[in-house]
Amino acid sequence: MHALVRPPSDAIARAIVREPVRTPDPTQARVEHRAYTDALRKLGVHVVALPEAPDLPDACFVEDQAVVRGEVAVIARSGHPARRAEAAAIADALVAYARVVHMPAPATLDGGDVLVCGRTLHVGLSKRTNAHGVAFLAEVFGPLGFTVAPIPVPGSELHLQGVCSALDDETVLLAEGTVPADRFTGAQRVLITPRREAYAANTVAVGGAVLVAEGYPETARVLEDAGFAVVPLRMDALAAADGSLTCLSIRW
Ligand code: CIR
Repeated sequence: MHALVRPPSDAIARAIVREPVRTPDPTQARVEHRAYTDALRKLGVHVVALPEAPDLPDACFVEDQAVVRGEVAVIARSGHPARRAEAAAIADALVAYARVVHMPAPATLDGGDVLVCGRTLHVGLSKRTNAHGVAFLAEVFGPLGFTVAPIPVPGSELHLQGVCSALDDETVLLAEGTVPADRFTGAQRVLITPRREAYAANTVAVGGAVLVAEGYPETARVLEDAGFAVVPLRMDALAAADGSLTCLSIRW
């Protein structure tokens, strides 16, 4: 597995947030990001790291900028106009690994809305991702053998993967009472974690190991009971910037 990452800069203190509760601390954000990339490397992932982007507050949340599957990289047209400047460096990095295709207006999409489970791309229709964005993914990835399944995202959530993530090619982890489990048509099974631990439903799985936000014991138990090895990671400053684990990398 490859993972493209971009460490946070001091600018993360000015990240876009839904409800400003506390200012994301750049020093702590760097510590958390380093632990994340260390964990990926330890699991055998080939990590490709871009330099910090000191003028782009949300640049470490690279997942939103591209969807990579089957030798093709779709560069997203970010659902938040202030984030569109992040895409150029991502496209430049991905040309070494994939055929790069740019999503045209009026489509918008954030990669955080794309949950890949096997050959199915479950794509959230959200404040950031519109129907044109979903249609563009279907146009590009359909001929490559992928199915695109749109899923409405609850208004309270930024992205689909704010409440769920893929654990392997057939399993999804989902926070109860958010998205109906039967919307995950590409999954054979859906593991449920309690709503109060919804933040921890966003995980990054590598083989049988799963990176999970630290401090969510019921989610850890659900994963362990299903046979996964839990790797807890502190998400404090990055969470204050509305970030979660999947959004810190583009994986393929
Ligand atoms: C934003 O609002 O766009 C960023 N502050 C957070 C993006 C998080 N992305 C993700 O979960 N995929």
